[in-house]
Amino acid sequence: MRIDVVSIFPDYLAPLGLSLTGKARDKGLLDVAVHDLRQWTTDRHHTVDDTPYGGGAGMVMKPEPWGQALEAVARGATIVFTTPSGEPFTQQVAEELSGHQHLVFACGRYEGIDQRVIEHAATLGTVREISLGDYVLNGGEVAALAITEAVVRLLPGFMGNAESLVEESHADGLLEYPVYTKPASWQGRDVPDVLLSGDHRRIATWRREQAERRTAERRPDLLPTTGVGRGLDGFDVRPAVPADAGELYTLQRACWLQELQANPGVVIPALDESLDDVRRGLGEWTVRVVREPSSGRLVGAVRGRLDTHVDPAGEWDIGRVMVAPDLQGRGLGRALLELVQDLAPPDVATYVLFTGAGSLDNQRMYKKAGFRMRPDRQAPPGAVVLTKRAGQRISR
Ligand code: JD8
Repeated sequence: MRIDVVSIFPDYLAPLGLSLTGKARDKGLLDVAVHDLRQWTTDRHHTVDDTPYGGGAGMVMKPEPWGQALEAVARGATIVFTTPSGEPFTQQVAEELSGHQHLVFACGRYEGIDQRVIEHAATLGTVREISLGDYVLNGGEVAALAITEAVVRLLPGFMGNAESLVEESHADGLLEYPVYTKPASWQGRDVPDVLLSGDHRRIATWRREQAERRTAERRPDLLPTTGVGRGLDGFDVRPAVPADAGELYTLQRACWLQELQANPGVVIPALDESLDDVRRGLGEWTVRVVREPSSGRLVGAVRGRLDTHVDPAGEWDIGRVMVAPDLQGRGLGRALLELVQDLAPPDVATYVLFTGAGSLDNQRMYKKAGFRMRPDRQAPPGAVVLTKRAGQRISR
């Protein structure tokens, strides 16, 4: 790949000679040239700016030097104008640009570049106007540096182990999971046990859960919400976040009151849980919440987690299948059951759940979904256990 950068502050791009892009240049993966725009001025003051037509504060960059510069270095290239009014720069855009042979960054200053330069550039090559983010910088150089780093590290043969690119933030649309290294205990803070377990499946599940939770808390916009299909279309489905705990606690009590009525005298853990228990559960399970887009009301939830106690090969424990009483009977419970099965690690062998011995409606729904009663399995008092072999398809 070849990268040309045109700027009135070429020293600003010195970092391109360092670390990452420096290595890529040494590896012959990348050619970089930085050009001072003023070399394409014709007056002895090397003027690159003038007052804006229509008045207003600041100065605008003159078209002539830019026209000369781009004609000299950008014919046939992808010409990137970094500008606050450009398309948002994302990992997807980085992946796109990493496939181009020749990128030219036009870094503006002052109030921006005369608009006719962008139009003229489109006669020389492919023009992209890209913004680094919704904040105002004083020029386009920082954006050119950031975009170059994000693109160059994707060049085939650049990253020692391409595998690590797959794992990255945004690579799967999620934020990074928390990372740790030695010592295992620092300032009284311990590394999560699961990471010391050597059980790579539990570690993978934990990391996925952490990435989803972080994304739900910090960047819910990155999460697919609706259209998870199968009976949940039109509903907003997201990983649960601590802020959901109150509504979850309330829905749980409403739903398990019904279970108590169906199982008189049975101790129902869900009814004994406190709000803090519910909040803590969000950290220990993979939890999805369902909201009505119109009202935003939390109307359903379900959770799952990997359990290696009974079968070391791992079973996916399913629980807290909840549907607001006024919305029951519409297949939402069945859809939540399908959803939570799909959240299980791909190689898990068995799905497990339990319900009240007197909860005949639930049992019917679970059996229709392919679960089988397991009188041979240890069940909580007054409850029954049902299991289903993972990957077992069920006709609807
Ligand atoms: C190019 C001139 C400064 C911008 C008046 C401040 C990108 N994400 C981003 N924020 N800001 C820029 C950016 C700012 C630039 C130029 C990029 C050229 N300025 C101007 C308009 C308001 N001054 C950017 N990418």
